[in-house]
Amino acid sequence: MNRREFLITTSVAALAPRVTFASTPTELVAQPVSAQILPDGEPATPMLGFNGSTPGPVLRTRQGDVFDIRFRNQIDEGSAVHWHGLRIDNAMDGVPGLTQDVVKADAEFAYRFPAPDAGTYWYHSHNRSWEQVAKGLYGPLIVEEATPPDVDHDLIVMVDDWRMTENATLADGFENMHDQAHQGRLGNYARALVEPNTPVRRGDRVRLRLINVATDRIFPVEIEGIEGNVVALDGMPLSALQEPSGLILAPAQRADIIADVTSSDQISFIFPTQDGPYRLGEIAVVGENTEREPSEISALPANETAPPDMDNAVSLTLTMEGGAMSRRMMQGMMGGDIWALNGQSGLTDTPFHLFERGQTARIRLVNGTRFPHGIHLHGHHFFEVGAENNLGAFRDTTLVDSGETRDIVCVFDNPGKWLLHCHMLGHQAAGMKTWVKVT
Ligand SMILES: [Cu+2]
Repeated sequence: MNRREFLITTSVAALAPRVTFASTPTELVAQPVSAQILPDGEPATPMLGFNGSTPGPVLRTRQGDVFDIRFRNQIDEGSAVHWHGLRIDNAMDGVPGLTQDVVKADAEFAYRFPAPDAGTYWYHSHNRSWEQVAKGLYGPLIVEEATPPDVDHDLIVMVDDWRMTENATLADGFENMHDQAHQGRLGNYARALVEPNTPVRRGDRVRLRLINVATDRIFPVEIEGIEGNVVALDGMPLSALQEPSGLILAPAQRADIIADVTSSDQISFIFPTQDGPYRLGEIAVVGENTEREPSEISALPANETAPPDMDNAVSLTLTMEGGAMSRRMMQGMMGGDIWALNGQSGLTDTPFHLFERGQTARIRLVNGTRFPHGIHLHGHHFFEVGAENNLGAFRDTTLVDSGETRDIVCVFDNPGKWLLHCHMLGHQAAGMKTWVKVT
């Protein structure tokens, strides 16, 4: 990682012994903001944000409750908001050109939908997202369980990277072809943004909701100072809890961890790189919780999902093509798209597949390129098929390495037009997207 050396510190506020949440706003206003991305003492960075900040405000609701939020666009180009991972009405999905018209500068759009699944989600711009998300148009969206797990702190940890100039401005060149043909736009400065950033006590039980909000960077994350389990991926509870070590988050992926604080000093978020560990951030540990009785960490209650019908599943293949050192690169040099899915770039007139509502599909994702891709399906979650042909984690974004093939199984039970694309947003910008239709 080409990085500037910064000392990354978190500020320590007053001790907050119990979970408290700011109320969710009824309006999201996209606007230019100034953000202290670099450490205190360095200049603030001109960016885009919601309601005056990047990340935007934490949106929280209870499972089943209706989200009712007015989006007002006060940036100088069109935008729209996508509610990543939520299985909602197609008209609310926030994809200009597919599910709605772009929300022009100074215009508004009313988003209203029930939140069906408890878990950790996020919202972000879905118009020119490779630039608008890179500039900061995103925030966390939390849907609480009817009975939330017993924790002392519920903390959101967004990992991101930024490509900073020496003047603490974001480097431009958001559509740089070299970036798009390789791993996308990678930053030279990375951080874990913790919300709320309050100290915890040794012995506290914490819920950490990790969200990779970077446009293109895959973050392996090692967490020091806790002992616990991964309890959910991409919002959806795991039936078999996993060890947090070796956790890898592709862009847009999430992981919920419930753990006990074992350090008396700090919880550290580490990004292991070829050059050694890069410290993304810390949560301070102050004092000790002596009252909490030791107890097992148990699985979260499952969200309601349709069981796949494997006997009648349609089999499909989606082959990723293009990028640097591929034949398609020539097209890129001539102004065409660098990436393709099944030989097609961008949104075609006909969908990748037309599903009957409720149909189960097994889709083979074949990565014949030299780069990893994080494939995201809108409006649905899908099972990752494991090595023993078992149905694994239930996700909305799956990371497929270079040369790798991964099968996913999805019940297409949400009617509408849904985007299916690489969530390395530089790849999406250069053609790596298609869509499906469910009738
Ligand atoms: Cu990709």
